[in-house]
Amino acid sequence: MTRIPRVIERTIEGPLHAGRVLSGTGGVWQVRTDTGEVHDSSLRGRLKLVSDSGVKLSVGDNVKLLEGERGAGWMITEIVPRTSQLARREPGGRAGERVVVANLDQVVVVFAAANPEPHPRMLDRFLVIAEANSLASRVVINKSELVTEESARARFADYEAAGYPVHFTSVKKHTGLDVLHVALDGKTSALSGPSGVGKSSLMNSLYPGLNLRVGEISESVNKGRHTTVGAVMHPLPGGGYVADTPGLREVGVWGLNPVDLPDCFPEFRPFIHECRFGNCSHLSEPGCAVIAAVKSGTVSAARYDSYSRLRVELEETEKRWSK
Ligand SMILES: Nc1nc2c(ncn2[C@@H]2O[C@H](COP(=O)(O)OP(=O)(O)OP(=O)(O)O)[C@@H](O)[C@H]2O)c(=O)[nH]1
Ligand SMILES: [Mg+2]
Ligand SMILES: [Zn+2]
Repeated sequence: MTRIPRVIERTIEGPLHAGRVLSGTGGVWQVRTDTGEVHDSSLRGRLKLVSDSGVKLSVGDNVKLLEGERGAGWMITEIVPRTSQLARREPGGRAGERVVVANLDQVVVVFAAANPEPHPRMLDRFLVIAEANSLASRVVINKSELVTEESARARFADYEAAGYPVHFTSVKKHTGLDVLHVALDGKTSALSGPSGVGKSSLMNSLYPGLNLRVGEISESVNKGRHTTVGAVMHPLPGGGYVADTPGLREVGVWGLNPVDLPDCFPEFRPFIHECRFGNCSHLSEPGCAVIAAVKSGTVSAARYDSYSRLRVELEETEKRWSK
């Protein structure tokens, strides 16, 4: 007979506080209470057992916490059910998934109009990750003063056509920032995009109190005693949060199921159930409605190119995992 271990906890309880997890460093979590204070907190024993069984605390989680007695520190006693999450599958067929940020309203993908040169195929990968997590996205093209407005609009027209809001901003010329401000206020957003496109500059310009480091690789900020793992959430002065998600950059290991990929391209959706074969991969089958839409110019050939590359890549990853 196996005995279920009993968790013995003190029964004296102080008042419960509501909080949001901003970051995690080596088993210690930085939790912001609804009064705006940030406390280093640890998971209570019973929650540790829960976390062994698969439900793991993540940055962005809403929690209940308790101030321990006699300097015992703050303890997280409860994880409030999530409304959404940005998660990746664990590799190698291992059970479960890794949640990068919980309770997100949107993903904001930032690229530069130039310097560094934008790679639309990489932008597509960021958007696919958001779609795979059923999260809304918006695209920000910063450093827009470096190119003409016409060329910027033409270059990213595919994204507007696919239904994504596209913002053209310049921190240098202070343009496009007000509309972006409105889009971020009061919401929890994950900020992603390649290094050097001006993500930190944008945030500092929108929210002067944030003081994020500019012109440095953001991951190197965390060179303390512990390394911050994963995302870090920054509270916004007018309500809402922006999460910096370094992990979003390594798109290849995200672990999407290849059959779910067509649905991650919103402009494919009217066509994916019109193909001759129900299990059409939209790569080379006869009677494929997606390929027909690309040939007629209804669907962007460049976006389709991203799809086919990603599909082949994901099929190969899947084969490796199943070995
Ligand atoms: N020309 C121009 N340069 C900008 C603009 N916004 C930011 N920069 C510059 O771009 C460089 C990189 O900016 P960061 O804000 O550090 O970029 P980041 O995206 O946060 O980079 P990581 O933290 O490494 O991911 C800095 O030298 C900024 O001054 C802009 O609108 N126009
Ligand atoms: Mg940065
Ligand atoms: Zn098809």
